[in-house]
Amino acid sequence: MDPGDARSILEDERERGLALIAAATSLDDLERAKVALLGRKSPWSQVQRSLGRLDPDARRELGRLSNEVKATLEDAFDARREALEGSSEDALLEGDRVDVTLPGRRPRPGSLHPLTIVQSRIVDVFTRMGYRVAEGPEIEDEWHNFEALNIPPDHPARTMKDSLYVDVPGLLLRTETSAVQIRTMETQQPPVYVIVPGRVYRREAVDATHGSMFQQVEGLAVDEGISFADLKGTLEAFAHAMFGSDRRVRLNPDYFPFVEPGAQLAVSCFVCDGAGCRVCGNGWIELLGAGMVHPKVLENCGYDPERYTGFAFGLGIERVAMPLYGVNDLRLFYEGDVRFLEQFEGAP
Ligand code: FA5
Repeated sequence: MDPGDARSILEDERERGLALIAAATSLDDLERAKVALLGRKSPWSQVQRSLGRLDPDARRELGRLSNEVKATLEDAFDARREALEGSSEDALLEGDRVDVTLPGRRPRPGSLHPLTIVQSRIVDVFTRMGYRVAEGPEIEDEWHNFEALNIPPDHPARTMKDSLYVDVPGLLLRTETSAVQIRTMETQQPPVYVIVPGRVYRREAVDATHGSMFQQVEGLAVDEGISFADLKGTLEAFAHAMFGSDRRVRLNPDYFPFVEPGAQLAVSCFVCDGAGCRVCGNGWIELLGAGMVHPKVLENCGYDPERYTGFAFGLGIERVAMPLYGVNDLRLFYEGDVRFLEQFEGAP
């Protein structure tokens, strides 16, 4: 290489290099500039490699110039790297800055399902009267669900049309929480005071007031000297605790194979107060079935019906929740629509 050419390459490179370094806006840019300026394939390296072939004077002079250019560029690199490192740290800090004066983001709380709220209110009323909570299986055998409850094999409730059987012979999805009356009496001696919340299943045509799965609360009290007056007083106290003391309650005769006599409890309508309207029809809303435990049922569980008497009742939680919250279709409880469910946040 001609010494004149080498000199001008080195001077050009110094100028080009300083401009490149100054223009680098990131540490990556800067690294690329360094390779282009001082890397193995750079013009500066080519000059460097050609020095050995020059005569000693030219070699000395160009060698000095080449070192000067390298030192200048390296100083510029170092200065630029420091500047870039500082500013990327600043950018990082800026990005992570927390404005402690901003209002916080409120997490959206879940709330209890309306049927859970009603169930625990019902259970509370009875546990305050001294009842204990009992539970039983949802897949039940025919003895507990039917026979022991005085529902013989030829009873219409036992046909495949009304009950949901499972693949194992003799087992079905329980049709009423009354099955737990039997399980309780089989394992415990009187006095018995239990309240039994749980799901039940029936082969029903589903509509605004009927589900094929719904929830009941069963109550059972067996002791010496229990009378129908105790049943009436207990149910009245319950209705007033749930719906307020203005509601009137009424018992009508009804039939259930496992009670004698049997009754049905209705409360005066929330909308028309007993006058009769579109919601209730005749002024009364039917809430539950009840009655005095049939002596045969007591016997089936090994209790002496001469010594002990008792009452039982069973209500539908959906049917209690509907008038309480003004819900006109029971299916809304099971659709899981947040717009429906969020209305019960903080509900009593
Ligand atoms: C019974 O289930 C009896 N075991 C109640 C009972 C217990 C009587 C103890 C005597 C002694 P019934 O089938 O009427 O009875 O149902 C009781 C309550 O469950 C009804 O009053 C109603 O509130 C509710 N209910 C009944 N069928 C449905 C249904 N398909 N969907 C929603 N709720 C229902």
